Order: sequence, then structure tokens, then C-alpha cells
Amino acid sequence: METELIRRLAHVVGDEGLVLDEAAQAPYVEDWLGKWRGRTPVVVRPRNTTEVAAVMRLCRQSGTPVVPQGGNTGMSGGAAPDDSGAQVILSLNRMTRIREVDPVNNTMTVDAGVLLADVQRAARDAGRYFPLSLGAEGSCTIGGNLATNAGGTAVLRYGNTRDLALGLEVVLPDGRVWSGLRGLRKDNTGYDLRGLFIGSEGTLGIITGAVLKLYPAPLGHATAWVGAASPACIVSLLSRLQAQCGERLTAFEMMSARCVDLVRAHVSGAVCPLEGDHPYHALVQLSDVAPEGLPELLERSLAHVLEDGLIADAAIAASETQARSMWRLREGISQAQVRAGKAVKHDIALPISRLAAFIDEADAALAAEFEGLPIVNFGHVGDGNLHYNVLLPPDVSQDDYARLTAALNRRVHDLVAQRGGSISAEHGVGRLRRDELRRYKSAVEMDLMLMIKRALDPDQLMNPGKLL
Ligand code: FAD
Ligand code: 2HG
Ligand code: ZN
Repeated sequence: METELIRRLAHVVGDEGLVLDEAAQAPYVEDWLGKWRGRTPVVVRPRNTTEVAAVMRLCRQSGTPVVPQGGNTGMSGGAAPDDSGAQVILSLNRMTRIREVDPVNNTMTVDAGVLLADVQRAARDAGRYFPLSLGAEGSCTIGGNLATNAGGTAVLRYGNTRDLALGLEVVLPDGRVWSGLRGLRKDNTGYDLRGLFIGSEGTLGIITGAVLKLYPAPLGHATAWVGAASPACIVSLLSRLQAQCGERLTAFEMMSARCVDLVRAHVSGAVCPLEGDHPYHALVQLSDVAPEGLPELLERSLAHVLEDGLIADAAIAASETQARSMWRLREGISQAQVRAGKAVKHDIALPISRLAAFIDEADAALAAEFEGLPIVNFGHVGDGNLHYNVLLPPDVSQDDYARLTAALNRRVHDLVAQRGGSISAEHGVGRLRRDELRRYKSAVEMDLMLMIKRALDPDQLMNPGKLL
């Protein structure tokens, strides 16, 4: 049966569209964090939507489960197959066409397999700007961004991926194609199907194309690195900068001193722009299409908060090189964690007004109950999103890893739920938080999601074991 399916798949995508060799499958069957490694009979790489539809029809006829995959950079194990060896990986990495750029409508229509960095580049080439930005942008795909509703560092000003897509093209589990590639900013013709597939993590269909929103390109930035005594100071700084700079404040990232130390220890060339010890740091960026006066505005605003004692120190980037070096320090945190050990990841969202109290309480609880395990706390504070991770030593046994993960999740996520937060802010639920979801979603919410899943994927073939 399996051989017959592979023969038929080869007929659709050609031999070069199949990855059968175990060594060549390695980058597809293990996730970026090295946490999940599975097996697959075949990686299928269609070239266009028609081929995706044909692949889905064959998989449905043979009852074969399908794991959609973009750049495989996801942090929740959503794109890795399980170890049954029965799940086919459908990779979008040959669907890399920029289909159309419409600078007047400020939209771009793309294949789902286009790398995020290539989307950004195509927007730039057309004199426009696509704002989604994250550390994995050189290797993640726009389809993966849509499927996880990725966030990143520009959400404060431009919103999540959901806010950046006007239309989608989706191949359904039965092989039919929903062509929803509309470049409309107003369209009240029924249920929001686009919204349904965004963030569905490959459990409802394969996103094959999208109409993305473009913006006027900011023509200048001003970037600063700030040192402060506590998360409360950083949150107050955010409010002050929002009041003084308005929408010109386009990024506001926070990280604890431990994050900075970790990157300096594990990522070559990383330097902290500030001297002295600061328990917390922030990376702040102003941008504008009319950039005149941006550095002065940033300097003036930071001078005020320095005088008030809200922050301890600040350095404004004097060149693009210095600004890039600040961003490298921030973006290096994920890589540094991988090199330092095994992280128990928490990707949480809270009302910004409750962030500082949450951190104080969670820090105290973990110090008392988990013998001072190092906390790697950083995130997109401007969006109320923390990566409140806990580092375990690289040689931790599998049993201890599992036990500590369960205990830490319970403690941290219960605190988040008590404060009206979310246990998955931007990385998605995937396999990592599937069981947690059941604890924190109401019965009605779970039921609604399961009804949608059953209606669209009655044979339960789309990314089984993920999200639901
Ligand atoms: P994959 O990992 O391949 O897939 C992710 C999920 O989407 C899986 O469930 C998969 O089945 C599904 N999927 C993929 N493509 C499709 C498709 N075409 N149709 C249907 N389902 C599909 N995330 C943030 O939100 N913010 C960050 O700041 C951020 N920073 C990161 C930094 C680093 C260094 C890394 C490694 C990751 C980071 N991430 C971040 C995680 C983030 O989710 C991914 O980088 C990205 O959004 C996933 O895209 P991908 O193409 O790699 O998707
Ligand atoms: C980031 O903000 C990413 O850098 C990754 O979302 C977070 O490594 C993490 O936990
Ligand atoms: Zn993040």
C-alpha cells in the first residue's frame, strides 16, 4: 500500500519532489529545537497548488495522515511527524513564487513556501514594507507564519501575522481548493474563513497562497538599549515612550540580565552596549516614514526617564552597525538557550498591566519550589508576551526532564490563567501544549474547536496529535 502511494505521489510531483532517503529526510523529521524527532515514509514537495490538491486527494484515498511543513523552525513541535512512520510530510519548500505585487493596493500575493526574508525583500524592491519580523525570518516560510499566526518584534505597531493577511488560498483535506485570494480591506460576505485557517497549525488544511498587506517603508530608525532595575521599571518605560512617541515606537523588547549573559557566553561577537550590572534590559526602536527628529525624540524621551530614575542607563545606537549589534544580542537568545541546555518553554501573554506582578510572583514561586533553576525571561513586552523559559542542564535525564516540564508548566500556566493570560501567545500549541490546552480552555471553547475540526477534517488526517 505504502509503495503504491509513493508511486502515485511520484506521478504527481516527479521523483525530484519526493525525499525517500533517510539521511536526506533528517532536516524534515526533527524540529529546530532538537526536541522532537519522528519518522516518515516520504517527504512530498509539490510545486504548485494543483499538485498539493492531487497529493491531498491521494492521501485521503489511502487514509494517510499528513504533516504540513514550511521552514520547520516552529517552537511547538507542530511540523514534526510522530514516530509511527505513517505520517507523510508535505513540505511547501518548492512553492516559492511571488505571484503578484500591487503597490497601488498595497498588497502582495505569494506562494506559501516563500521565505519570510524573501517576502520582506520583494516588498522593499517595490518600494513598500512588509513588517513581520522575527529571528527565524531567513528560514521560516510565510505559510508557517500564517499557520502559527506568528508574532515577532513588530507586533506593537503592525499586529500579528493575522493582521497582515487579507486573503488565503487553502487546499482542504479532501483536495478541494478554497480560492480566497482577495485583496480587500472590507468584505462582509459571511464567516471569516481566512481567520479560521490562520493559526490552525496545519490541522484544517494546507495554506498554499496568501495576499499580504504592504505598508509605506519607514525611512529611518532610532534604536536604544536600556538598563533598569526591574520589570516594573521596564513596563513604566513602555508607557512613557508610548505617550511621548506614539506610533513611532515600533519595537519594545525586554530581557533579563541572565539572557544577556547567556548570549554573550554562547553567541560569538555578542556585546552588551551598557556597562555595569542591570537586572533587566530593554531594546527600543522608533521608526517612521518621516524620520526627521527621531534620534532627538528618543534621546529626549530617555533623558526624561533617566532623570526620573525610572531607568539606570541607556545607549543610543550611533550607526546602523551599532543598531544591528543590539538586535543580534536580542535575537541570539533562542540559539544561546539551545547551546546552554534544555529549556522548558513558556510562551505566555498577559495584560501588560499585570506583567510585572506576574514576574515577581512566578520568580518567587520557582525559586522556592524548583531550587533556583535559572529562569530565562524575555519577550515582546510591548505586546504583553513573555518567553518565561526555565533552563535545565544539558545532561538532565529524560525522566527528570519530563517530570520538571510537567511541574513547571503547571505552576507557571496556573499563574498565567489566574491573571487572565494565555498559555500560547505566538508560537502555537502544536504538540508542546496540546495537553495543557485542555486544562485552560473552557469546555465550550474546546467543543467549538472540535466541531470545526470534525467538519473540515472528518477523517482526522491533518496533522494528527497537534493542537487538539
Ligand atoms: P513550520 O515550523 O514548518 O510549521 C509550523 C506549524 O505550521 C506546523 O504546525 C505546521 O504543520 C504548520 N504549517 C507550516 N506551513 C503550513 C502551511 N503552508 N499550511 C498549513 N500549515 C502549515 N515565532 C514568533 O511568533 N515570534 C518570534 O519572534 C519567533 N522567533 C523565532 C526565532 C527563532 C530563532 C526560531 C527558530 C523560531 C522563532 N519563532 C518565532 C517560531 C515561529 O513559529 C516560526 O519561526 C515560524 O512562524 C514558523 O514558520 P515555519 O515556516 O518554519 O513553520
Ligand atoms: C523570540 O522572541 C522567539 O526570540 C523565540 O519567539 C523564543 O526561544 C524562545 O523561547
Ligand atoms: Zn518571541
